[in-house]
Amino acid sequence: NKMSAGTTTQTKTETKLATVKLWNVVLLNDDYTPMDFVIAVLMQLFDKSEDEAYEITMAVHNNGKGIAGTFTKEIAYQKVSDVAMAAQAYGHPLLAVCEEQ
Ligand code: TYC
Repeated sequence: NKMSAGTTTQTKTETKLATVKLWNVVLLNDDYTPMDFVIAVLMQLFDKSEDEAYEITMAVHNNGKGIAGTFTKEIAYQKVSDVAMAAQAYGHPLLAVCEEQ
């Protein structure tokens, strides 16, 4: 803006968009949790089809870990807690963790 005495000021309006980071919920393999329990968890807590759940379960079993789902931070940590509650309720050592994508 043109001001008096030859000075100018500029007003910059920035419209900042939120940058939403995504977090993977990662299932970890163990030697004791039954395959069918992992498949049920993936279907019920992560909205996977039975075929998808089976594929992820076998991937975790064979590779040591695998992605159950991808969420915003708050939802991802809630899912980790949901898995821990279900595992505890049924006496299985199944563990999920969060990792930033
Ligand atoms: N390794 C387990 C078994 O042989 C199956 C399993 C799969 C456990 C995935 C945990 O996240 C897991 N019964």
